[in-house]
Amino acid sequence: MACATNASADSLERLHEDLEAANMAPTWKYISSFISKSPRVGYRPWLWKWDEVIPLLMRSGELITPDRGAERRSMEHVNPDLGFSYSASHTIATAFQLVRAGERAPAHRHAAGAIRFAARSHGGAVYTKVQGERLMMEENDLLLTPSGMWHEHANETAHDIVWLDVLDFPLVNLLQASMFQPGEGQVAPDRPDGFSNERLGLFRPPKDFPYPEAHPVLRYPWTQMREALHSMGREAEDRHEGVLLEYVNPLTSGPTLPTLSCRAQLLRGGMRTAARRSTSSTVYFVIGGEGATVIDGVTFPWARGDVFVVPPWSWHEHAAGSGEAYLFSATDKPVMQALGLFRSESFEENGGHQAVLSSFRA
Ligand code: 1HN
Repeated sequence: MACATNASADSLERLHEDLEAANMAPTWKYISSFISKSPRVGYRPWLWKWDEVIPLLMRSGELITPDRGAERRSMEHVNPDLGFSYSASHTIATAFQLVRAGERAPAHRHAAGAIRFAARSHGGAVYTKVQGERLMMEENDLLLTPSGMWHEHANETAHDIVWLDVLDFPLVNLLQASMFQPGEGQVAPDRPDGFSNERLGLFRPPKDFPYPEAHPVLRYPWTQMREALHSMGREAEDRHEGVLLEYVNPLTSGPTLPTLSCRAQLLRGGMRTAARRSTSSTVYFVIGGEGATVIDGVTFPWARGDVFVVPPWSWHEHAAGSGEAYLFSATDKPVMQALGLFRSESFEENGGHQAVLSSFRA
């Protein structure tokens, strides 16, 4: 311990003991515990292969029914360093959920905000009902269930469906703000299909006008996102991200949810991005294609359906295989920005690359 004080070592030691007994802590002794030079990140990057985890989800098909009590037949991606929060990142949890042909999952609502990404859908009458409106799940569609909104799921088709859930519950729990209410007849009255998507379209009320809902759009069709990614052209290709678009709240032009920004990105065949790091954490889901992401010098090869997490302050760069690759991601960047804590840095050495990536197989 190096501290400049006038007291003798003996009396200082006694002072420390007396402070501890009084439930006080001397800043001079603990300052490096309170404030570190750069983010102290307590968990690793990790990757979950679709082929390894989906068979486990399927095994639950006969063993669990999404009725009141079980609520949902879903399985969380648990980072080995975050077992206590059952989540992939310290702020974001992801899960795969199975709803079998003909099943329903009961209505409930919670303080945690969530999104669904329809990883495998055959279309038809598979939907999440949010505040009484059926939001159909075509493959790779994004649906929102923002904080406090009633939601239930139904699969009226002959095919089982698997989707990706993304929730902010680790952050909500860190803030000790969790609430949960099961539905018992008090769920929102029915609304016609397409209600939320058709109300605003190209138009929005001026910022100082009242609008009844914080989230006017609840469904983002993949057909439109895919088309938008392709319409962007080479000039919109970013050296760190390829072509990346955020799913915005059209009322505010702000992020998808206050706690989560959802994005989709296109990496053209052979694209190798330059590395960077930021104070936000991000969980990725591979929509399609093959490639790899180098995170803090370790190569994580990925293919369709895989999930991986980039912790805060971790260098990361993406590489697409020979064909196009599409990534979906959810990041806590809006939280860090709202708190004035967002920072990012580019990796400038070695042409922006952390490692030689000769070849990889997903
Ligand atoms: C939840 O409400 C859903 O509504 C899915 O489908 C996964 C994981 C943890 C807590 C609540 C859903 C969840 C969840």
